[in-house]
Amino acid sequence: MEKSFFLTMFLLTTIIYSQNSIDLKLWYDEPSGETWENALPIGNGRIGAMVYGNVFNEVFQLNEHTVWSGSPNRNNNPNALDALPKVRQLIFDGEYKAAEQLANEKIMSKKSQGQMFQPVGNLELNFPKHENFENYHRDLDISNATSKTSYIINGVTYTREAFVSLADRVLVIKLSADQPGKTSFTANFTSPHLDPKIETQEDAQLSLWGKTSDHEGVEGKVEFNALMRLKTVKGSITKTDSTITVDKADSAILIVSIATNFNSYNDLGGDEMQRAKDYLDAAFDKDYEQLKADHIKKYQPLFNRVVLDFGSTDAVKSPTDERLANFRNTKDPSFLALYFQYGRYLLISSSQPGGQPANLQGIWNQSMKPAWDSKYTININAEMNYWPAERTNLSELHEPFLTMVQELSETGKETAKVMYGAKGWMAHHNTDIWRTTGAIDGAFWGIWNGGGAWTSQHLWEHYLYTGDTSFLQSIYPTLKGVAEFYADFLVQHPNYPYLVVAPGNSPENAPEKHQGSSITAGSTMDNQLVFDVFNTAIKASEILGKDAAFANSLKTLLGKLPPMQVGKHNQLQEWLDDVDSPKDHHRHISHLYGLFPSNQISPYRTPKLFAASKNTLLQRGDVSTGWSMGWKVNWWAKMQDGNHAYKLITDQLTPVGINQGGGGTYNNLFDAHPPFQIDGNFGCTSGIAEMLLQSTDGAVHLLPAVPDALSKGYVGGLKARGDFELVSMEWKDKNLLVATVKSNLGGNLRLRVPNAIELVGTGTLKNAEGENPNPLLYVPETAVPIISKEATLENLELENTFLYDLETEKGRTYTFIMKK
Ligand code: FUC
Repeated sequence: MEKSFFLTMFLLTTIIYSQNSIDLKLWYDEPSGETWENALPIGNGRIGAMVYGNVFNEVFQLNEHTVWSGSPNRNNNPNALDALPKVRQLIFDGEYKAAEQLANEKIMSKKSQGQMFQPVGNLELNFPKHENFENYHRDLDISNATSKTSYIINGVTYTREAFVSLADRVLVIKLSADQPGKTSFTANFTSPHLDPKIETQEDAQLSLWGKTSDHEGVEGKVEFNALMRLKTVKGSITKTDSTITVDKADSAILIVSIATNFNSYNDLGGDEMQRAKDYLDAAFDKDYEQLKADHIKKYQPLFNRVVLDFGSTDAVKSPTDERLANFRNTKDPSFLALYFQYGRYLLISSSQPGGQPANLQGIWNQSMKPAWDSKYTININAEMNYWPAERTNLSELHEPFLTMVQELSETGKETAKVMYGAKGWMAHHNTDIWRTTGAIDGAFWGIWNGGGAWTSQHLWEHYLYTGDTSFLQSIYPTLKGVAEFYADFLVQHPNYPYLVVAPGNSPENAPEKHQGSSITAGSTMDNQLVFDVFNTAIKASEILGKDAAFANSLKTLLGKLPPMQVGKHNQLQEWLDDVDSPKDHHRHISHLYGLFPSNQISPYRTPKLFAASKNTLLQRGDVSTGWSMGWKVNWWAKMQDGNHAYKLITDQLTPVGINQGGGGTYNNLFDAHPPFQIDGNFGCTSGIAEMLLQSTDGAVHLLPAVPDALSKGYVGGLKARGDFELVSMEWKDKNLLVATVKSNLGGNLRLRVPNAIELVGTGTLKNAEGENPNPLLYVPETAVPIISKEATLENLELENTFLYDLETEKGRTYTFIMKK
């Protein structure tokens, strides 16, 4: 009786929560003006547009996912192979500066240092006599991925709507007024490219054609074509060579398509003009309401999978820029839910199956020479973009990244062979649309060779979340290939009983005691990466029942990797020798890769390493670049310290320029390195999910890191490894009130929760015992750590948890309630 009452109450609150979706808008009472970071991003993974919402001089800044400088090229340095033994010897002799110098001469690429993601241009709309307006409003509604601008002039309300259709591959703009004959404007294209061809064509059509830049000796060969065709209700249309003017129409619809000649990283044989025309023709005959309905029909099934409600306050009545300015001093929990959902919106809008992965700026860039070329830095940034994909129930949007990994395994094969004489494949710390895998940017940064190791683990993660064995089968050669590389590349350290990665580094950081050089042997992160690479290849071979001999050889190698170590400052050691400085505030804390996103450090299995990781986090400090703070939110969630995670979120959700030490957020809620990098948005979205649900350590851990500020709330739709879906969960005073979990694959569901619970309905919920038999929720073994004699680790105080097992049936849903 009591249980069914509880359940009814729960279902009622669920309905209220899921209808409480009003706060899914970014809105402003001022136009963007000249500031790109005020404009609002829309996109469909192929076309990106920044909508300025300027009244008399509207701008849609346009991008297309394959518009990159250069053309197919490779940047391997074949001199590396001869120099390798000498570079290694110098490192082993402690001659780090000399090793770095030799690596600069012989290993680093003398060719392209990676190509640039470039803009297409702008669509500009000029509205005569629209200077004096009132009641201005613009917004981005992330519940339907549509932007809107409205204002009043002389009693006439003007409205603009825009979206980049997920269904039709075009940007759609509607201009209207609430009185007939009031829609008048002139449209034109501009482009920052060299010699763009801009012209009006038959019908009411504008065309912009261009070719991307030559860069670092690689000829720019991506040809792109943007077409804009419009139709009106009433009014007149006139043209010049390069402009189209609409006069006194009731309304106008503008359709923009953009295409390039890009087929794949090694083929530019497409016909951009035919493609642009085909996409445009297909969309043009549909009426506006149909286009919009089709777009929303594709968008909402993705977006609506997750509902998050932390409750709301009056702060929601303020424009988004004011909420951002006030967030760290006000109670505005729904702003955080909005920010979380915005991360999911950005992933849906910048990463679609068949397209390019979200780059350093997603798909939004106005600069011909963007910071870091807006390319893929794979020593953290590009991976971080995809942390929300599985856990926030957007698994299929992982595909562009996973495909990139497959492509890197093709191009990186040559790099492994030519540069290191090794089997398999590898990548250094950066890549681009041409999937280059050479070492770039100087040895200090670019000597790192873990790009293949890290990116390949996303393939394995996708498998753990979906249990899809045919996928595992298809990517097994890639997992095997990266393991083969390290099996060949590892070398005996002369002073330690270990096999090590050499040369390598702990990304972009250097201990003072190594002459300021980053180049090293056996950095902790490199060891952790190789550990994951070998372990996942072994597990995959066991699941697929193949390659037993190879797997056995990897097992032998695993035993020879350096274990993690705790150093004299009670820190997790970053390098093989204990040379960390507790005053080091470097943004990269790469050795905590083992804590997150990997799963090698745990409070339950390796408490000393866990305690050391906490000290490392404390020593490194909080405020840093945007992505670094995004990573820290995830780490503090793993520390089960919700308040510290929340503190990092408030540092991140601070307007740019206020934090001492970097980071912050722009008015359009883009994350700031600064400048804008989208990784911080995605990192923080992932971190918020990790505060509510984690699925490492062999269990689905609910509410692992709830901060005081979010002590009650509701979430539905997060995913756990093992393909368990948290259909809904409600908590109060940080305790679990009720949770419903769907088991998509069946198997043992091990639950870790903050309070005692009971199962509603049939099934037997038992106290957990022994190893979790569910292979997708496995616990990796970690070598016994070495603890420095000088370390004095405090015991960790963690909240008590309850651990249960439930044998689930495939497809069934289970509800748990707080035990009375
Ligand atoms: C790495 C970071 C920088 C920046 C760049 C794109 O090099 O160290 O902070 O995020 O990537």
